[in-house]
Order: sequence, then C-alpha cells, then structure tokens
Amino acid sequence: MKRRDFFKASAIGLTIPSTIIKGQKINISKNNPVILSTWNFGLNANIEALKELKNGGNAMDAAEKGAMHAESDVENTSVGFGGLPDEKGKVTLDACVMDRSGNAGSVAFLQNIKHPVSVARKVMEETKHVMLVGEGANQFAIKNGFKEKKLLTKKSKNEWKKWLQNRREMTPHETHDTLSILVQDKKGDLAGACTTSGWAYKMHGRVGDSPIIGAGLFLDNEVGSAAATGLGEEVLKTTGSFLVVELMRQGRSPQEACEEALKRVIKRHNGNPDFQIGYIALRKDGEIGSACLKWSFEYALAKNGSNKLYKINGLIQS
Ligand code: SD4
Repeated sequence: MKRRDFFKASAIGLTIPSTIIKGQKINISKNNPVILSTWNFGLNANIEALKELKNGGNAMDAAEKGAMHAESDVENTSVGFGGLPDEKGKVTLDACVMDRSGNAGSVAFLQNIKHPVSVARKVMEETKHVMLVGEGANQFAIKNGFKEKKLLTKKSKNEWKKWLQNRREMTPHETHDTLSILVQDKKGDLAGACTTSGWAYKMHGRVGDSPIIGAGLFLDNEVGSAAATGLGEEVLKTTGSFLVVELMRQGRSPQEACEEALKRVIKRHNGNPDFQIGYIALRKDGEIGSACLKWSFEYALAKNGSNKLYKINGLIQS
C-alpha cells in the first residue's frame, strides 16, 4: 500500500493501529476508553473521569478529574480532605501525574491544599521540574490560584486524638487507601494520577511511593501504565510501577507483570510479607491486570459501557 493510501485507509478505519511489544503485535485500543482505579472509591472516580472524556477531555484531564473526586470525598480517610493526619496532627499530601508524552509532575508533603493532583499537574505543565515538596509546593500552589483550606476535619482530628492516647503504630493496610487511576482515552493515549494522604499517623515528614514517578505511578504510551497502592516503602524499594510497565514491555501480560512485581517483594520478605501492596496495570490494547500481596484488594474498571468493582485475593493466603 502506498503511504498516501495507508493514511486514507486509516482515516476511514480500515487499518487497526498497532504497536510491537517484544516482537508481539498488540492492537491499540481506540474509541473504547478504559479507566482503571484502586479501591471502591475508584468507582466514583471512574464516573468523574468518564464524564470528562465524554465532554471531550483527554486521558490526562480524565485522570485528574477522577483523582480530584477522591480528594474531595470526606469519607475517604486516606486521600485529600478528611485524610488522617501524621503523628503531629498535620494532613500531608502526596500526588503525581503522568501524561502520554511521558511528562510528569508531582508534589509531596503538601499541606492545606485540597487538590494536590491539580498542583502536580501544574508542576508538570508550568515548570521545568517534576517535583515540588513542602513549603515550596505550597507557595507554588498559592501563586497558581489554589486556595488554602484546613484539611483536618473534626472527625479526623478526633481519631488522631484517640490515637495519641497510646500511639499504636497502625499497620498500613488498616488505614491505607490511595487513589491511583489509569486512563486510556478514545485516541488510545494513556495518562495516570495517584493521590494520597499516606500512612495514617506517619512520622512527620514521611513521604511514600505515591508522588514518586516509577514507584506509585508510571506509564509509557507505547506500552502501558501501572500504579500502586499499599505500603509505599516497599513499592519504593522495588520501583514497583516502573517494573510492571517494563515487564509488560518485555512481553508479560498486565496480569503477569503485576504478579511478577509482587513476587519479587515476597522473595525479599522470605515468602511472608506482613503488609499489603496492590498493583493495577493497563496495556495499550486495553487489557488490564491487577494483583495484591495479601488479604484482598478491590479495583474499579470502567470499560465497554460498564463500571464495576472487582475483588481479588492476595497471592499469599495467610
Ligand atoms: C503510601 N502508598 O503513602 C501510599 C498509601 C497507600 O493504600 O497506597 N494506601 O505509602
């Protein structure tokens, strides 16, 4: 076929765009958006993301809108407004975004700003940098029109005060519920976001995996995307999301890639980790995968006109 004919054929939909992953031809999913996000509040995040896609937004717009929903949700005590504070009673937020061009933005240890995901996007779009933290991130947010807001609610303050009485270290899976969201839009492009208030009653200054590109979130628009939830320290030590995407690049399915990344963690912990990690992965052809270490994990998948919650069991049964 001549080059001109090829483009004509593409325009009328005769050719299916594809990408080669490890010698394997993968058809790129187009005109059929996929949204994959963590935990049960992912369902509402997916709805917001879908609305954004329907209104003409791209994958990045949709991922941001989905994450913003979780950040506003006061019932969600692990993300944004209403998130449980650190040991000093401060709500400190971590978030990051990545777009189809491999651009990335991130904020960590951000306080008093309701939508860290949007600040992360601004860092990506308005600065030469990838990551801003703490006071500097806060000043940047205010300069860019974000309003300061007290994020500690009456309820979360009371919970913290109760915790102060014995300062029992929370096991991360008791309070962790980060929102990670992966979107593929109708053009087939990928974007993702990750947002959290982190480990409840954490050490003041602690930052987890969620704002770290390659740990909490990673994508390569030619291959796929991945994101994490769970004990950030262990995701960081294995560069979890990057690993999942690289495994897909090497020909593993999204499911196999999530499982293999977790198997490395299991090995590091002599077969019996006592914490949780969950991964979600979305390949360029719209196929998804998800796995968790222990207990169970839920992800929300919006695809082919439905938006459903799926519960999976851990690779290790204890
Ligand atoms: C963190 N990974 O701060 C986050 C928390 C989380 O489900 O994912 N909770 O370590």
